[in-house]
Amino acid sequence: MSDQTKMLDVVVVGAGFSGMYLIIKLRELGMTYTVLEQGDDVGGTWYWNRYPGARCDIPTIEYSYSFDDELEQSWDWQELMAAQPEILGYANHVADRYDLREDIRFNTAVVSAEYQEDGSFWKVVAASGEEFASRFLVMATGCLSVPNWPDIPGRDDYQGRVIHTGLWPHEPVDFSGLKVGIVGTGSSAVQSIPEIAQTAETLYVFQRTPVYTFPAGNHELTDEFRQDIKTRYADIREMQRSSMAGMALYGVMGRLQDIADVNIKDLSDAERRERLAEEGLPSIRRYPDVMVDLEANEIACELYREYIREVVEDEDAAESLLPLGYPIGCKRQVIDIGYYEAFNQDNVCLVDLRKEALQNINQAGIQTTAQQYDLDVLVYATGFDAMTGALTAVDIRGRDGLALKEKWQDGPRSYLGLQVAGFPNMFTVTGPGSPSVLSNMICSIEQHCDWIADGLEYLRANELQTIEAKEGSEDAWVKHVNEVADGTMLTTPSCASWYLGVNIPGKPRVFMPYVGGVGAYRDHCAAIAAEGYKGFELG
Ligand code: FAD
Ligand code: N01
Repeated sequence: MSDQTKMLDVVVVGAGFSGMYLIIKLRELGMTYTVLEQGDDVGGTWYWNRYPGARCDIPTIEYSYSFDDELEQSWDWQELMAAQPEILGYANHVADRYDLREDIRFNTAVVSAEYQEDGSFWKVVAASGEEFASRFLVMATGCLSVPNWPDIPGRDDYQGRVIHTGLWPHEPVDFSGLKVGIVGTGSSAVQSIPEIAQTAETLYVFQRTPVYTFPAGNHELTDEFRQDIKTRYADIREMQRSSMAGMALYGVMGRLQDIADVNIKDLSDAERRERLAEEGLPSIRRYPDVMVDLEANEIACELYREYIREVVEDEDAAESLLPLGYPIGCKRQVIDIGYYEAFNQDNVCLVDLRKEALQNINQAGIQTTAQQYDLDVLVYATGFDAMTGALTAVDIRGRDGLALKEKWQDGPRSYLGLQVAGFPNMFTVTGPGSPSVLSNMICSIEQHCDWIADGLEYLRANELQTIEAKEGSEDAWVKHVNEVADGTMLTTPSCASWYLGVNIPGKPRVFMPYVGGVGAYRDHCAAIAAEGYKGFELG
């Protein structure tokens, strides 16, 4: 490290909504800092995921910052669940409004971060070799920011165009007249398939596991609604902060309402169908027992399968699209606009990999056990190395040279999803062990960044240099995280979700986010701070 390297108070890695808000907080504290971002602009998720159809799956008026009334008043959301360009536009609006870019070093990928016990600081190294030194390190690197490229034999032999939904080009991709293959049927595929199908000559959908997906119910917002919201933001934010999932669902109650007043098992078949007809497909996942009782869940699944058979005209395609063998609610909810309807188009062809396995990729396309599919474009909608991927991709070393990757080889361990024992003065935003991906992320991001900033202020006010999670408190928290997830659909043995890490070969099957709810978690974090950062070693 050169003698000239300036010692900063904080290095932040990542300039998505987390890193952007941290700038606001660090400015308030008057600290010295820099934000390092591998991309060339702000927005994180919404900067990278530009695939057609990408949009929010929760009401976007709530998927927005709450820290400044004037910011809330300055932005008009156009749709209930905004599409990617609108959300990226919002991120740019925030960056412009607060001149955030001046504090961000773009095109700077961090490759390592090592805690220097002699001097108690972090040495952070970028891919360019540039070095940074800071007392605190905040990893705002995102939970869904490392695309998963499955290791399919022959993957690199393919000669056509390859695109990952999570690394979509900035310029529009024209699929007209092209044979397109898409691998995967998770959220990204479900959103992009109806859009790509509009122009592709043929769209082959390579499906390994059929998905449960529910109609989005998206619509444009009226001026009246926007004006109403602007008078109610304060109440809405309060409701979000004390809720289970960081959402007040203002103006959409009844349609997106979380819990029904009755168990599905307590209704007759006729009553279930009546409710389904009245309230629509999303209602089947709102019965309290559906989320905790596999028998009740199977009743809902059967109603779901009937719905597919009604919508999809081709009987073979409909049968192939039926999710079987795992419950509704074990994976991240998927919502769609015209997903099943797309399979009624002549140019959309479902390739059921349960019937014809994907053998290999070759120069021309994809070979299954049944036939060769020649493709002009191959789209990977194969997801992410979620929650831990961006953290373990950086060579992070704490006390005694302990590598985070090593510490987490049997699954992530963290106190509150905010700090890892053995890694002093390092914080993770929406890390494993926090509500994170089970919540409205912006609500959780703000809570984490506020908590971190308050912690930094507390250390300064008390002339303390270091904060580090204690091993014992980390153990107790990990145990608690597991206990609350046990018995829910999220951890049921038949579930193969990225919440459990099973989408990445070799990743241990460990449930990563905290299911105890945003409100309860928030109170817990606040109580810990109020008790002088109980469970943390301050030095
Ligand atoms: P990110 O937005 O992922 O930003 C992290 C940044 O860190 C990235 O810009 C990345 O380039 C950078 N970075 C990572 N590693 C390094 C490194 N080593 N060096 C330098 N820079 C690095 N959440 C919701 O609550 N509601 C939704 O509707 C919703 N929709 C989503 C749709 C998609 C397609 C995806 C992929 C995710 C969605 N999410 C949603 C989750 C979303 O990730 C969060 O809401 C939120 O945007 C995360 O912000 P972040 O700043 O924490 O992380
Ligand atoms: O990724 P996924 P995603 N051969 O992991 C398949 C957020 N998000 O990008 O299930 C064949 O869900 C895999 O099949 P299987 C949201 O949190 C939100 O779609 O493993 N197929 C699966 O079908 C979401 O949950 C929105 O059998 C292979 C798919 O690829 C998260 O991001 C929109 C394969 C991956 O699905 C990730 O979603 C988009 C292989 N070798 C994303 N490997 C909103 O709507 C993988 N697959 C807000």
